[in-house]
Amino acid sequence: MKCDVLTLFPGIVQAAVYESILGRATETGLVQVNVLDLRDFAVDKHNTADDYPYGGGSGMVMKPGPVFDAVDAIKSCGEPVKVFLMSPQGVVFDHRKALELSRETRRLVFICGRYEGVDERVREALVDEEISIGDFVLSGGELAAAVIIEASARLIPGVLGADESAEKDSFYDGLLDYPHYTRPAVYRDMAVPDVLTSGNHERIRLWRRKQALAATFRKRPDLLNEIELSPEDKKLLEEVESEMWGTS
Ligand code: 9D3
Repeated sequence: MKCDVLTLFPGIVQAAVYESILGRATETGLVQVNVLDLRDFAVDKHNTADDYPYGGGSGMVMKPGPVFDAVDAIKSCGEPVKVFLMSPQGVVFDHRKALELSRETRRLVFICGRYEGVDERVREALVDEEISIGDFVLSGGELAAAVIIEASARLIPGVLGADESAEKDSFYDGLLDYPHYTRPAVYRDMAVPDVLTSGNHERIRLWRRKQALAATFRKRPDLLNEIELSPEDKKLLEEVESEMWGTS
């Protein structure tokens, strides 16, 4: 996965990307993240990248020039590119999108806005897709771009270590996780469920699956509509539902 991040705050993206799991993946070359400072594409002596809004009003707008020039510079390499605008008005990012980006062969260009946003002509002429990471307000697109790059990169085979990736395969089946325990077996009078110390791997597997289904049913029932349940899952979920009557 090869990406370019265009930003007025390169330090934020660099810190978030290189200090994460992607540190190793960027060394092996499986993930390449190129952070470009939009100020370097400004043309005046003060390296101005933002300006007052036409029509008045508060706040500043990012000038089109530096963004167009930065994207042109990237495109001049001749590789196919896909251009994303990080924006609260975008389609909300999810696991499905992460998987799509992890399989993308084009160079991924992420434009990060600051202030009130970017000049509309950037959106019209340059942007293929607008992405948000959720319905809350950030100060800019930098952390959102880092979130998207990390979530997508970790789905590329070989990016995670063998230990982590075994989990990764089974992890995203669309259910919430089952509970985890470690030593001691009893802590402040709270015991680890017997099944986990039984050594019976089939019982453990069923218990974990049932716990995952139960957590999803209680906390995120909407997720259950998105997935295909096996006959075993349906049976476990029926147990969960019948056992729920009378409990909190
Ligand atoms: C307070 C200003 N808002 C007026 C309605 C508009 C606004 C402009 C710019 C709100 C946020 C931002 C900066 N945010 C992003 O660039 C951003 C973002 C976000 O805020 N939330 C979730 N995903 C993203 S991706 C980029």
